[in-house]
Amino acid sequence: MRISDTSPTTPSSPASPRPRDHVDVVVVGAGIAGLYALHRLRSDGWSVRVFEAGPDIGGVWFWNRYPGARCDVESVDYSYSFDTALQQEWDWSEKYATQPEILRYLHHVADRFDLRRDITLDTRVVDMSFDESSSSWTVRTDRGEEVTSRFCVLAVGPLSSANIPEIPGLDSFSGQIVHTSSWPEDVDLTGRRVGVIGTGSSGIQAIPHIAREAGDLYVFQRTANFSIPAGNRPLDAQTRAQYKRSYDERRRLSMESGGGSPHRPHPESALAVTDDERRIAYEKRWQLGGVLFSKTFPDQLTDRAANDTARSFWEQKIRAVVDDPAVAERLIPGDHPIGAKRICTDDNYFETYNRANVHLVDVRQSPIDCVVAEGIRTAGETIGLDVIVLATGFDAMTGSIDRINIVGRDGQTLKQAWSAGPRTYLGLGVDGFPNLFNIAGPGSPSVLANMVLHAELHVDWVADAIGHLDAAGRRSIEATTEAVDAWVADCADRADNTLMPQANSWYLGANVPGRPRVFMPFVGGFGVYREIIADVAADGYRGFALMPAEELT
Ligand code: NA7
Repeated sequence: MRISDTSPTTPSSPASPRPRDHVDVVVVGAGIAGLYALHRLRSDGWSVRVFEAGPDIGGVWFWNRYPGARCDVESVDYSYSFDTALQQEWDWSEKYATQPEILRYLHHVADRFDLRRDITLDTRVVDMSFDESSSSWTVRTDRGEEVTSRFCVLAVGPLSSANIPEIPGLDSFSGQIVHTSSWPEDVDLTGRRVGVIGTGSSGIQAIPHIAREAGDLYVFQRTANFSIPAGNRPLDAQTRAQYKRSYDERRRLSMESGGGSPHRPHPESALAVTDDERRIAYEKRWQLGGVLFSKTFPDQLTDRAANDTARSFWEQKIRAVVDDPAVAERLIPGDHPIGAKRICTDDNYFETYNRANVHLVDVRQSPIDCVVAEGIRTAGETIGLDVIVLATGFDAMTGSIDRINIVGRDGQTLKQAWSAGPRTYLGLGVDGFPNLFNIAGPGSPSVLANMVLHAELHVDWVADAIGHLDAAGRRSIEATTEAVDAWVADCADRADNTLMPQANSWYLGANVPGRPRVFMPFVGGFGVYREIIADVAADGYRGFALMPAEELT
């Protein structure tokens, strides 16, 4: 039975100003996925409470305010598809939206669908435990609140727990230290000596902006990275109208695609076409801009020789724009195939190294020894700094889940269950943890797909599953151990058949000391994954045990 049936008032109703302490569903996180989960589940008639650790909604798009922060997926695609009117009324101003514009959009969505009344801000969920006798979760927050619910949805984001590097002496720095994912409002870089550690997507987006403001900028690069110019541009009224007219087709293509984008790769192998055809195809993708360069040809991420054709095209482009050939060499990755780490999307990143105030420090040649009060000490020298920017990324995919003490059946914690690496069925369920759903976590395409469409796909699947349980008189749903084992093995096989595990990436947890090395996302493609989970649902939730209500005490 729905809790909303027995307890009809909402937290914002004048008769009951106190938030409920018993709901059908608790959602953790009010980012893109959490907001849609609230909307969909509430529309289905369930009572829902959302807890958000931040002071406002938006998730990563609330926190990642570093200079130059943008999405690397085109704005028209990186937007909700669930409501046609919303899609038609919202105008994106640029091809790639900035962080402030995406946050404005999410505020618009929250207001339009009246979401805020069920969201509790500034409140971190710290503990969740499952009670078998009542088949419900007890959720505790850092503010001492305790809420019970039949279902829990983790919408905590795969890239939301900052990776702070263990560099000796970090605390002794006398200047300011900031992490890109929690950029404070009061950072003034004008004319100052700035050190940026990290050259992933965040560093590569921020560096050109910081270089324009700073006196001197020192970039501490551990691993050179592949990046493609965004080719960003304002969207005029005509282009926006054309996008809006084509939304149905755009969404259809995206849902069927490998990565949740409407752009299709070349139909043939990179090795089957002539040199000219290959060059034209790469040039077209280069002009399209950004991360989709890794999907120019279908075998680019499975065949090393095919991958090398992309790499050599890319290298020529970079050598052509970096003035100093020695600097260019250091900026060209030599240790991993192109696309095995997420390709970055930049705006004049490589050209920035032509500026006199920008200095590249290769920390493989001159390792960072420690941070001292006046700056960063490398093997060769002490570099004096006023500000250190940590663009060091995230404890990806499992970091934010790990922060919550999740206790399932028989007192088992999720941390114990995942001690050798995350284990899920379809990314959505874990054996031993009934009625707990994970959005865009390990075992799903997650970060390899368009995260907005991915959130909608997962939330819709979860909402349908909850509706199915209710209609079928079942109280709980739990992935079986056999299904989890088979899915983990399938995900590993699929990853091993690609070049992806050849890079020390955060996909593998390789960026965080002590993390088990397991390739976490499902690499089989967004469209394929969508068919698999739809088929599982159509087959009576194959691989899940659905517990009849009467078996509960
Ligand atoms: P990333 O892609 O994980 O990049 C982090 C960068 O920080 C990367 O260059 C790391 O080098 C570097 N790093 C991390 N720790 C250290 C230490 N201890 N010393 C030196 N350098 C270090 O995070 P981003 O925030 O840029 O992007 C994450 C995703 O967000 C991105 O893919 C988009 O999907 C959005 P490494 O490569 O590990 O040698």
